[in-house]
Amino acid sequence: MYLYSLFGESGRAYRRHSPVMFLFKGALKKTWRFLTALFLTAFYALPLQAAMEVSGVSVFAVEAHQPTAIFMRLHNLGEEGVNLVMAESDLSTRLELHGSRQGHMHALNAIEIPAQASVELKRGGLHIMLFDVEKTLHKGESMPLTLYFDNGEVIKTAAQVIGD
Ligand SMILES: [Cu+2]
Repeated sequence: MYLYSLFGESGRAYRRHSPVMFLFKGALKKTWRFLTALFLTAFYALPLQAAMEVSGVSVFAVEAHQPTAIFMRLHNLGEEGVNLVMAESDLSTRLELHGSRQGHMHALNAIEIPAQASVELKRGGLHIMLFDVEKTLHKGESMPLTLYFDNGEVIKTAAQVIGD
């Protein structure tokens, strides 16, 4: 359709019979593929609009293989709500997002941070539960922690080990 408008009626005949035109079409196809690849690469390489700020990341000191809890403040600078969906640490294979209700903890699929608001993960409230930590965490040490958000943001941080 595009070629018709470009070359008119003579273009049509040309396209049917000419090996030159055949090559040209091949080149067009290649160029199109190249542009598509370029566009996709640029799209994925674009720095993500960072919305999340994390501060005051701390974890209670704990003996190896005992559970403990991680706390922090999450601030969403963005125009849309963002969910914390997962946490990972090299020191534990099992981390869970937890809420607390009337002194009882329960697992959550996500912790929502509304647009332009802060959410506090704190003792007796929301927290990240860390099970079966592979080595004793002493006060003053730090523990690597990676946070995953549903807007695609991944934040690598470190939790400061605090005493009870
Ligand atoms: Cu818990």
